[in-house]
Amino acid sequence: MQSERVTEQYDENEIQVLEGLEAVRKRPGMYIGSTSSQGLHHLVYEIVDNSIDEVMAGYCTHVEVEILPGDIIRVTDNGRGIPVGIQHQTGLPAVTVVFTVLHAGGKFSGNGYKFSGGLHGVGASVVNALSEWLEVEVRNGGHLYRQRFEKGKAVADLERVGDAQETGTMVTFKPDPEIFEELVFDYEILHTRLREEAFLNGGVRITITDRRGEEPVQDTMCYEGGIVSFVEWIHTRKSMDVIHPEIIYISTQGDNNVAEVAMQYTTSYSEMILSFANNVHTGEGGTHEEGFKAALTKVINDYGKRNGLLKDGEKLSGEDVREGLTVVISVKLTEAQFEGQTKTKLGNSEMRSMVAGMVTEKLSTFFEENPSVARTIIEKSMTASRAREAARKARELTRRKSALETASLPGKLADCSERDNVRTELYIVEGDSAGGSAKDGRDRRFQAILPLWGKMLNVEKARLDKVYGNEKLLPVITAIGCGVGSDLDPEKIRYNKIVIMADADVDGSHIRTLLLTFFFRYMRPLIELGHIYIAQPPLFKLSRGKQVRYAYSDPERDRYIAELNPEGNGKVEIQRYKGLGEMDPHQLWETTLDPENRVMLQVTMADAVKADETFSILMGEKVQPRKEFIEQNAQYVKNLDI
Ligand code: TTJ
Repeated sequence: MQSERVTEQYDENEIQVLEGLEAVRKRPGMYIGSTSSQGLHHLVYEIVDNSIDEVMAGYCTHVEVEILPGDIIRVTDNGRGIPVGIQHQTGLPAVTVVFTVLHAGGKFSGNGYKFSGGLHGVGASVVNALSEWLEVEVRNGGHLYRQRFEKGKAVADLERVGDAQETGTMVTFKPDPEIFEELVFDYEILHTRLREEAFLNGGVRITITDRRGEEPVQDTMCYEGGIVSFVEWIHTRKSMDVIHPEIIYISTQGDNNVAEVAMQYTTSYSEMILSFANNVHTGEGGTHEEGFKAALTKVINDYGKRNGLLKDGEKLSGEDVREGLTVVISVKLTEAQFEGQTKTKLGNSEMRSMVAGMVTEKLSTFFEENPSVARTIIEKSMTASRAREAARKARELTRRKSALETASLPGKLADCSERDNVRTELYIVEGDSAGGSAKDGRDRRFQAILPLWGKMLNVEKARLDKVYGNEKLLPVITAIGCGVGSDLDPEKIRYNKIVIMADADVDGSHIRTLLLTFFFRYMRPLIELGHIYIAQPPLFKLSRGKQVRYAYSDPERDRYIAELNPEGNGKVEIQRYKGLGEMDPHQLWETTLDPENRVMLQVTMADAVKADETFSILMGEKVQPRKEFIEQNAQYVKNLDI
């Protein structure tokens, strides 16, 4: 194969160049952050970023990253290939300059790329300087070229070594053990970052192959949907439930920048914002994130007001409108300014207005065109808002309370004797008479009883939405003993099980709804940790002679009647319990308190969400949903109880 000498001699420029790369080897941390494992992986990103630039410019569709035996990295793309022509300032081939002149690539010189990435923007020359050796192969113009470097220095000139049909660039390098403390590449770290690149550059095919083991480990990532696929992937991977079927996608393009947003709400209570500028993850946020947040809050509030979902003076906060939101924000711009502690905060102020303007205009349009999605989102935000407000009030209330009397246990509490909360149980019992039976029937070693209040009056129900300012729930908070709202510390819980015990009628259902709503809004972790239960008192007592059965439903009653009376002649006595108060202490123990026999439901978050919705309907302003609820109430009681 014929070889061709491309340059004649090293000149003065090149001497400067070598001094420049010497500086990189002296203080590598300044250029790649550190020489730890993180710095090591950074080398790969620096090289891959060059191929991604070519992807963004529209000339490259495939990038391949290989980890070869000996932890050598190879990056191959099918772009145009780094130019090999002589650059007039240096007298060197452009490809040689790329690898030997500090800041030759990326955003520092006009390299023809609009949106150049790179966290530090230091480019290929730094990788070269920190590699024991590096080889580059370029295919273009029908030829194959190759050059080798050692510790940043060209050991030979660029040579034409063969012919090539396709175009592209291949770089192979071995990080220098004199520089790096850690030399072993982590497949998963590279995999994760490359997947991110694949999402951010929709349609590009990125392959990662680990060839260090006996069998290669490989993954190919290609997402036609771009950042929409990113959001979808997050939700699938974390098995999060979404509250509207489609991911909302909006984008805009300026002369020198582009912005896009993909978002979807889930049933989760936290927000997840992933923002990027020129494919760099901006973990500290910045102007693009600020613009998005401000506009989202405004768009949702405006829509809510325009459509009568929000009352005058009612306002959703930024936190409210972001509860359960997953959003990927990606902007690309010519001269990205990275600020902040870790240089991962976007500083360009024009991106604030660009993203805010886009969200204001296009998300509003989306809401107008998709009113049911808009409604779902606003309702979720309103629930978040209520929960936050309720938690605030509850906090104030307990603070006020503890200032008055130092967290003494409520007077009505019949506590258990065991102090260790491993098997203790607190029964919150509706009504004084049932409370009395429960006190006498319980096992006082580990069962505590807190009678809540007598039968509620109708007038009181109307005021239950103010129950969080209602002294009646204070005994519940103090008995449980682990605080409330953002002061909640589940470790301090005084009982392992907290059991709501109310009648199986509409009033009982009302109290259950209220208490569940209370736990959901103020003490949510207790539900999540599985501490909340609902007692299931039986509806019937069936006896024949000395045989007794308790039935929890009509079909069960009929089954027991048949069982107790197989011949059909003797008489089975049927007692229907209208309320807990009708049971004597022994019966209550046998049917509802005795761990060996009782039936108890553990409350799940789904139950609590349902209760919260029910509560909102009951206490809301709207008459129609309340009417519907009351009509369906019998069925609701069944749903909750069975
Ligand atoms: C520059 O503008 C003219 C056409 O080629 C452009 C270019 O440099 N393309 C390019 C560079 N594609 N791929 C690279 C590249 C790939 C790797 C793996 C490493 C480096 C330093 C550059």
